[in-house]
Amino acid sequence: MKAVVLAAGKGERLRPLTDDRPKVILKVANRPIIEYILENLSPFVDEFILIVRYEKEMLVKALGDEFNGKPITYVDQLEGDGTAKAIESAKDYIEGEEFIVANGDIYFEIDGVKELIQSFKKEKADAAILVKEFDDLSHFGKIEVDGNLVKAVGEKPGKVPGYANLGVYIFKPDVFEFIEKTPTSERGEYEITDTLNLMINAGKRITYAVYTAYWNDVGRPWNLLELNEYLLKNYLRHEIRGIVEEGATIVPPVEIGEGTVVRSGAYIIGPVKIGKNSRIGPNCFIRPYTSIGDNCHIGNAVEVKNSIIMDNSNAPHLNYVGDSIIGENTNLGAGTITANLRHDKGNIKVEIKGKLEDSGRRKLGAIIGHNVKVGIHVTIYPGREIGSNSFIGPGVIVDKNVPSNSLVVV
Ligand code: TTP
Repeated sequence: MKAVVLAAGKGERLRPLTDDRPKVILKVANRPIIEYILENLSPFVDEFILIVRYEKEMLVKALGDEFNGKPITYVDQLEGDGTAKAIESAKDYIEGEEFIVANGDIYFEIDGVKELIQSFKKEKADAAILVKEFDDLSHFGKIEVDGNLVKAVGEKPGKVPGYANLGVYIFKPDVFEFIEKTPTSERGEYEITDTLNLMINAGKRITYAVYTAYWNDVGRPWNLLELNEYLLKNYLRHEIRGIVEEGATIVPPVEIGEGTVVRSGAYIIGPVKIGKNSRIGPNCFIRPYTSIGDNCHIGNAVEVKNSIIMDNSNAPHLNYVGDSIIGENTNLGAGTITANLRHDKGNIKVEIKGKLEDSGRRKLGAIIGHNVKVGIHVTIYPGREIGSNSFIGPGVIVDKNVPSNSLVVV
């Protein structure tokens, strides 16, 4: 069986982290998100077909031409937007058998794939959808069922309980006939949910599997922090491959990559994951649920907690980085502080595509893109974003989002 993984989206809700790259290669727990999906699909498939478009060269470079010994074929998305258009792009690569489809930006455990395949086979269905029960479907399309079959694939119904569509499917090649007949939706996209309704109306048997384990739809910046926490809490193994100087304290589980040096006075409380060739300390405090990439520098008198710091980035002197995401090749000046809590203890709101959204989190720090230079003594308000390739001068107070390629001075 082949797996078609949809990875052509622009990931606009994840700006500035997706300013220059597809979201599926953003690293969480130091690994591109898409690799977790490929890992969990790989026991069941013999080939991956990745549908690509936005900044596709970076994806090809990050993954190469195979994963776990299974070949990866990159296929350009056909003209037009939407998940149905993305799936249609795989048409010439599917030969007469069922295939799995997964959004490239979600996290699910291997059980989800097993359960979906079992339901599809048991029901001798024409297609299958993975669903999960939630109390609040405000962010999800609702799947309405009747016995073992799906009755309708609905819109987001608001704050009501029900089965959510998780973005993992099994189809047979006849889905392509229905995709051809799928009209564009109100937002101008060809949506696979509309295709599924056409199939149901034509009498096709669509079944479903109810998934109960952890799932994350990595659409917004704080989802990266949630997933990072989950992965470190559940999968991190204590393993020190670098050098830890005498006088450093490591509370397991902590993973430290080859070539990384942890200097005296560093105090690291796991779960924490640190990549290769990074410099940690002396005298810093790294608290749980932090991932630090390769070639990073966390220096003297720096505290980091519950954060993602991507490759080649530095918090070198007197910094506090809390509940934050820092992209690649970014440098914080001495004394730069991220604020991660409002005085009124209210949820932190983040501007996503021009609209303020409630992150649901009481603690959320900065979201900083790639190739950013932050000067000394900069204060960054909770939930603020700094776009990639920006320069923030000394002493600036970042109380609103900074677009990419900006120069901000006092
Ligand atoms: P979305 O998360 O709906 O879209 P997106 O990735 O572009 O993100 P944003 O809304 O923040 O801009 O997409 C769901 C999945 O489908 C995701 O894995 C990307 C993929 N996709 C495509 O492959 N092609 C497309 O044209 C679209 C819209 C999505």
